[in-house]
Amino acid sequence: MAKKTTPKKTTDTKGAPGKAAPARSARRLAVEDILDRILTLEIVRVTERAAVAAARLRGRGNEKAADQAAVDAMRRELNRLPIAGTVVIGEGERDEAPMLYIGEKVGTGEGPRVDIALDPLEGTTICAKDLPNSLAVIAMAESGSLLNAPDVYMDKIAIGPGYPRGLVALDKSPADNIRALAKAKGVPVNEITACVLDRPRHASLIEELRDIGAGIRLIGDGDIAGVIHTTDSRATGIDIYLGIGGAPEGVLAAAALRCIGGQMQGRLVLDTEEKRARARKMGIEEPNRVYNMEELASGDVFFSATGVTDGNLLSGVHFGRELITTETIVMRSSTGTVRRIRAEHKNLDKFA
Ligand code: VTB
Repeated sequence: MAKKTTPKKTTDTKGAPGKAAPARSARRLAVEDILDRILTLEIVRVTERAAVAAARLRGRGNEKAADQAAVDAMRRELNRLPIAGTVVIGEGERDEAPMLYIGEKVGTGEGPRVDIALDPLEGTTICAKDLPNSLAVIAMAESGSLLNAPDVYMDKIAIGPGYPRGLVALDKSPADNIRALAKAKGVPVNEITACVLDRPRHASLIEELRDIGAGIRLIGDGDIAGVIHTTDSRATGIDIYLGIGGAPEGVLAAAALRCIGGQMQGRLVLDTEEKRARARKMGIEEPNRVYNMEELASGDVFFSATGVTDGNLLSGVHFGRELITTETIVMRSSTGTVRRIRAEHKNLDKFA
């Protein structure tokens, strides 16, 4: 992926005397920049295809089949992109995932060298039950800029944009974080809502939050959506994401927040020697390190998510007799542009 370049100044002399001429070439973009801009939109197609494929199996109670359909569709579409991509966050390590495994090369092989984090169906259970907020997700970044996280748990904290840096932190207690956020937002603690995965491991976290009177949105799955929801608390009702979810989902969520704005920290849960050894193999030497959002996903990052089931952030895929509609949010960190793309696809057999 090309680094952002400032357009070259030219010595165009044809302008009016005494005035700086509007140099045409100053507006021209380098080839790499054009490719970047094209890729920013091309990744939409990748998540759209995965979302439609998964949505065909929505509510069927078969998580595996929905996931497989999304993986197949995403891989097919990804391999059409003019990139030399490497999957760094994928469906699993090579021996356990036949497709889109960590290390798999994707794309045509000709084009920028990029790292790819993906989750063709984030929230397989949600999709199988047709509950809100399952997504098809991808992030793409300059080679070497996404944390190569093993598939372990990650402790996460995230808030949306507009707050002072360092306002919340994993090293502070959940109660202190909520109080700091309430103060900065100018509301009482009981007007703060935290999104937390509904898991037994969060019993004490939930108790602590309830003790101070904060609201909790318990979700069954889908913490990428949970983190993204903090960026628009007026629409989603969520101010902060807290708790332990998947590490791969953590890197993807950080990529999204890098683009929209907000703050996030993650710490891998490496609580056994076996996990620490797996992490070491991926270059992680400090097992207790707290990663900031910019360390989880650095450089210029592209992110795209298409709704599979209806949610508060995105509508899911809707099947009509002639048209299939999808909604995607696609963004890029270096420009901060956030696009929502509602697409109508002809409902032809060939559409995955
Ligand atoms: C979370 C959730 C994901 O994995 O990251 C979760 O947001 C963590 O694992 O949608 P557990 O289910 O073991 O708690 C997912 O459910 C995806 O598998």
